[in-house]
Amino acid sequence: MSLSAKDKDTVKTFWTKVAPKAADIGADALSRMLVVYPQTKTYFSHWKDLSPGSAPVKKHGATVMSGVADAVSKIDNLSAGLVELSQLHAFTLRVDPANFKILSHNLMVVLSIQFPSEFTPEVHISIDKFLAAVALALSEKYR
Ligand code: HNI
Repeated sequence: MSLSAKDKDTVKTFWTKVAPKAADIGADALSRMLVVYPQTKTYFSHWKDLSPGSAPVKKHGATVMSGVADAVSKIDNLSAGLVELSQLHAFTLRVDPANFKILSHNLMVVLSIQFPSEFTPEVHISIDKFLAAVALALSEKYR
């Protein structure tokens, strides 16, 4: 399931609308993930406060979204582009790759709330494919 030229175009165009609100969107997506899928909290047990909108959740929401923005810029070669981030998640952080899908889902829920008219079914498909490709690239160093 590779990204077509049209998918890439759709993702890049949509991301220009997301970029100015990226930090807030990331914080909302992370907040939601930690509440709805509490098993994901194990990776962040070193934080003082994992509640929605807390300082570390906000900070890390912005960090994750800068990673996604970086992936948008490397959309033509995600596995090479995300090799270091993949190594970090696989060997240092030891994040189960199943969680990438969970975060992607939460991110799409937040995008649909924040961009009710722009997040059309067509955009939804391309973003879903893109986030799946990012998750695959991040999972590459696990084997
Ligand atoms: Ni993730 C750190 C990007 C999914 C757990 N993560 C980062 C950093 C980036 C990043 C960027 C900071 C790297 C650095 O310090 O050099 N993470 C991404 C992206 C995705 C993702 C782009 C998927 C789209 N990460 C996940 C998921 C989990 C996760 C699904 C666990 C549920 N990430 C972490 C943890 C850290 C982390 C844990 C370290 C955070 C800290 O504060 O210690």
